[in-house]
Amino acid sequence: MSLFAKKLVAVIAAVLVVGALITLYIADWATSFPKEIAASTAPANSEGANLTLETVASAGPKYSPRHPDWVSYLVRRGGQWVRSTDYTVPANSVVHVTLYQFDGASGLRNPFLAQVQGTVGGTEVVDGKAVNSIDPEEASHTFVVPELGVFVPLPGVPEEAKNQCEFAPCEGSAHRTITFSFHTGGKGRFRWQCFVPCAAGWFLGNGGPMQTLGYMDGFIDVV
Ligand SMILES: [Cu+2]
Repeated sequence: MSLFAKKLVAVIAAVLVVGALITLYIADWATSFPKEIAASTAPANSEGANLTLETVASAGPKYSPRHPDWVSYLVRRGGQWVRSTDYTVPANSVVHVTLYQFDGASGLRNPFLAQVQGTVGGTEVVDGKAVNSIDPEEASHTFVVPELGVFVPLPGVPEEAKNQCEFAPCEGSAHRTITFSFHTGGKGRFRWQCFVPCAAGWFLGNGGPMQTLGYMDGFIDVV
């Protein structure tokens, strides 16, 4: 084979490999979205909708066969925990969120995000106590909807706590309970995300589950 032919073969092979990788990226990652979960309707005597969430240090093989060790949010639907980060809530109403925090602290790089903002009363209730901020070092995750101005920092389970959860579902393990409410306005699709660099084992804690829909970020569909 001439040198030219060898070079030609190498270039064609490289183009094919890059093309295959782009195809894989589009087919497997860029077009995969978590399924949508509707918030349950609250009892008739209270206004708004309920959203029950939990955070877990590892999604586990049942909820994430491909990435069992990824940190994740789960949502309660019909009495079951489901791994989805796409939530549907009603427009012009109050969403009551109950969040069970099963993960430990990673700490916030930006302490500003340790303040509660945009919730009803400007507070969150942590284990029964209303607070308007937490210690930034204690943050395990945040629930933030930037476009709605909602910032809720979530303190982690203390390191020394007994009965820590290994992977989801974490029922019965050590946890913090956080509740808060926020108002929705008009219809729209709003991104929400965690701002704690909680992706263990990734560069600066920001890869993998922090940048893949369905783990530490998703959408709130206000309908
Ligand atoms: Cu997180």
